Amino acid sequence: MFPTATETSFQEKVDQDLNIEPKDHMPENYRLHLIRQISQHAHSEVIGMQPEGNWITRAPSLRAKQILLAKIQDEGGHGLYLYSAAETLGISREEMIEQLHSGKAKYSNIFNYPSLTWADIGAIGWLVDGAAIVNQVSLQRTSYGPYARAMVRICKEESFHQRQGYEIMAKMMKGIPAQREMAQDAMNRWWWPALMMFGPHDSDSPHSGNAFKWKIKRKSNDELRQRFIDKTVPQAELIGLAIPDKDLKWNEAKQGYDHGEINWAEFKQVISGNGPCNKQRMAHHVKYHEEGAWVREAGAAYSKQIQENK
Ligand code: FAQ
Repeated sequence: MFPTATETSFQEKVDQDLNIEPKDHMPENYRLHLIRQISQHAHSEVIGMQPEGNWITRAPSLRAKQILLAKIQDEGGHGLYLYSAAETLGISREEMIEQLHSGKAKYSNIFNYPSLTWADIGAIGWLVDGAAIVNQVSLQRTSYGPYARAMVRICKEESFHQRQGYEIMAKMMKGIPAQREMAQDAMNRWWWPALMMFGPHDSDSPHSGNAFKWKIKRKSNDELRQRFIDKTVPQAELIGLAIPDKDLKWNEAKQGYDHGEINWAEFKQVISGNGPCNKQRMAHHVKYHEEGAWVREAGAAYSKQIQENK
């Protein structure tokens, strides 16, 4: 089959680095690909509020509590921009939430691990937001306009999140031995899941082919993972944290670090619903979604009344 004129003009726009906007023609598979990725990204932001929310009432100072509250609120906001961006592709918020609850839509592996100590809040900000930024900076140039624009704002906020996490880790590393141990323990538990956030190796990434053709992805899973490692290792060394990877070493020829193999069996378990906290995360989301039904109903009734009185 030869491509139609509209398909050709779509690909030409992509090739010329022009954004695709909601009313432009787009192939059906491009639309579905974006709905999958953007909605999963949105779900990740919202489910990602849970591990940190666990520590709001136990933050060690009022300052730390205020910062954590603001950060978690930002993550909720990111979810909202992203749900809105996905809605421009013709899917409703209700459908997306239904796909999350039924397990059809994934969310990031990382949020299925427990946050056991205050150092985990440092590790989440530093490593998880740090990994998210590396991925999202490249998505600022993704081909779909609403997604690219959402990323610009999100990246600004994530960089503040990354710094607050690093500050917590740096402070703990200057503390008593028990605090340093706590920080190292958090590092040991979050490092590998953070590397998994970038997705499978390029050779095992089924969506990458179309994602590159359509410039949804600008950098590959492995390229971004490498960038994150190269950026983070010196930060860890600076504050005295060890990277829990015996195979990690500087490779002069590639001007980057070589690293040990990721446990892909664990990754597969976690993203198929069998991680340490998957069931808890989903039960929490379902419970509060149901309890919040009256707010959505009141909002809908109010907006109907406004429309009728116009
Ligand atoms: N977790 O073919 P690929 C954040 C799935 S935001 C779970 O390589 P693709 C902020 C993938 O969906 C973090 N599943 O897929 C924050 C696919 O399954 P499917 C979220 C994963 O899309 C901080 C299958 O594996 N960021 O943290 C993961 O080309 C702190 C095959 O994979 C984004 O979502 C994973 N890590 O590349 C919030 C960024 N990786 O859909 C609160 C946008 C892969 O066929 C607190 N997304 N899978 O069932 C992306 O850039 C891409 O979607 C990738 C995956 C790179 C994640």
